[in-house]
Amino acid sequence: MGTKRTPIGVAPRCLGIDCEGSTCVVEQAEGQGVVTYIQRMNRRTIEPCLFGQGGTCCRICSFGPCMMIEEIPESIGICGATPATVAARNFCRMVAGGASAHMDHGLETAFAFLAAARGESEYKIKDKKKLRALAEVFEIKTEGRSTEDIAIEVGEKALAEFGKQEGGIYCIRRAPEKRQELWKKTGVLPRGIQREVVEIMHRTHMGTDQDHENLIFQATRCALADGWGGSMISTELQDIMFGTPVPTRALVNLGVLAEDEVNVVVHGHEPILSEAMAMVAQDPELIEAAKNAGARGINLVGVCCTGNEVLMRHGIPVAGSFIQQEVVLATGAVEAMVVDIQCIMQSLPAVAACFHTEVITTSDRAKIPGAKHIEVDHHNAVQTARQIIQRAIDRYPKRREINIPKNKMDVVAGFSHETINHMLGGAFRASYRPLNDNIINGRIRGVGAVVGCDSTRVRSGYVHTTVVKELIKNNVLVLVTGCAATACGRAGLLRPEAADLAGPGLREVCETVGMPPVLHMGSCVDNSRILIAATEIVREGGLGDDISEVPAAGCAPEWMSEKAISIGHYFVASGVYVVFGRTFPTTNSKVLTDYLFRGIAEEYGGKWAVEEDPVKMAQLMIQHIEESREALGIQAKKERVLFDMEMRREL
Ligand code: MSK
Repeated sequence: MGTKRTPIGVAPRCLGIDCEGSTCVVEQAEGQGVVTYIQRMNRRTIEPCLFGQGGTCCRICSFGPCMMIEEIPESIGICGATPATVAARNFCRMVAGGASAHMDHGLETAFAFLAAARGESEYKIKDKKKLRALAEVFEIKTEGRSTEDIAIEVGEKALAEFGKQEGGIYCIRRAPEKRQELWKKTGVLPRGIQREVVEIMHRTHMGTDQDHENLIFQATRCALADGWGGSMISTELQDIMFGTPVPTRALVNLGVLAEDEVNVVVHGHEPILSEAMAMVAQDPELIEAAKNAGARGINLVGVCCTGNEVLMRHGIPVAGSFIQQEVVLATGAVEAMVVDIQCIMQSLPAVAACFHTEVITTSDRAKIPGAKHIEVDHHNAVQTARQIIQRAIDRYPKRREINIPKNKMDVVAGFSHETINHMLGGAFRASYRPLNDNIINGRIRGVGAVVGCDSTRVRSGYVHTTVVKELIKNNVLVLVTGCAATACGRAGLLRPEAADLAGPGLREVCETVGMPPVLHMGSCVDNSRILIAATEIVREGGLGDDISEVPAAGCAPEWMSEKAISIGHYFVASGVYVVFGRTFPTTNSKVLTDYLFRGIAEEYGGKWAVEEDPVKMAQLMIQHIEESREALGIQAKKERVLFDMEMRREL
């Protein structure tokens, strides 16, 4: 201690904002004393622990921490735990952490939904059709009943899913039948949503489950309870309450901050307060108050996945992704950043303190020292939103020098799985048939999901966009969510014009329908939409009887959070090939990694892989897609045909 160490590693300085034509916001902020993750990374003097990074550091009892090297036989824990057991326990706990985040989000949404259904809040049931569809999943009778009546029962049943101890969860029945049979046979059908997390924490306690495959079995059950349970309930109830997204034009990147308006940023994941903020930001009384404070109006923008939620439903612009949250404040142009849960950096109040900005926490589950706490509850969201916007207005006259980069990019967002139905099938022939037909005839080779966080270790968004460009160039239709979607938005890949970068088959389909080759499906909790889209493809027919047979693959090129591990694992358990970028948390145990990268495919059809190079990552996905086509017998290349009007209409 006390010895001066040399800093290690250098963080990429560019955050993908493309400040061209403006002063670099990172450099200017540095001059103002702002410390962002870039400086923190560059000042870090201790190497990241390689044992921890590869999964073989055990700190679940006081004998250790025990750090192990699998190649050395005597390198095991004091209790005798092997590197494979320790890595499996750590992996399980990451799944439990990530799944809990989505489950708690879903639980909170269910409470808010029930309050809306009972008429106890300002929110109403917006999507009645979707309400009835979900009621059917929950085996609730709808005939002759009022919307409110059905909604109350849906809310109660959704809530009960979380505490259930046996009997299974309803939404899992939405999966293809063959998949459900397989889960039944392997015993991984979740019994309730939260029970599976408790069991992981017990099994990974010192001296309990010592078999790495048996531990992964429980991780699988827990991850399924996330994807087909907690996450799916969040998405479905939010859609019913706030509206199911439809394609919407909007803008993305720091340039969406306004020079002469009160800028209010919503950041986090739960749209319960941000929905109210979207309503209130248009209130004439508040706009008048903003004008009296010297501003032209109120500019509501988003960051991270709360940003994606309001973008998908209202076309509200997104200022930045996870990695850009500090830089959004460093523009000096934000009056209030309102945060809820997940992916919120603790450094925000310190950055805000360099300016006139106030950081406001709103969830009792996520407070930050130095931030103002104004709690939102399901019954008072509008009132709280009003109070917060008024505080932001009061701060506007204190604004000093600002530096907003000019860049902003057009995007089309709002592709729910229902929208894909209509987009390709038209209003009268809504179905996945045209998509399936285009995959079968080879114009579209398959579907690639590019999801997840952005990373401090690469030029922000570079890896995402490189993977995506390689996929569309090879005629793979891409679905994006979370911060990957924001990165694609900044790079112009969410516009119909991006079809110019696609291969001829995909370009033809996109140009005919007028859609982008990269479809923004929402926040990270909305990866459940991709599960349903995959199920719809199976149900439509011609591409196998199970998700594992569909020519599709997924990746999280810049992943960082435990949620990404849970999401990746529920896709693997649902039969999908999933590639993660740069690092994987079990690589110090070859035994466990071999099982996750190969052995597990024999049970579920899906498996994990890791690849740092974005082009190679895309090629791995394309190779898997081509192998799936081969297995389906649809590999034969079709002759290129010139389309007449009749054929275009049919397409
Ligand atoms: S916000 S979990 S950094 S996607 Fe959903 Fe982005 Fe990853 Fe957070």
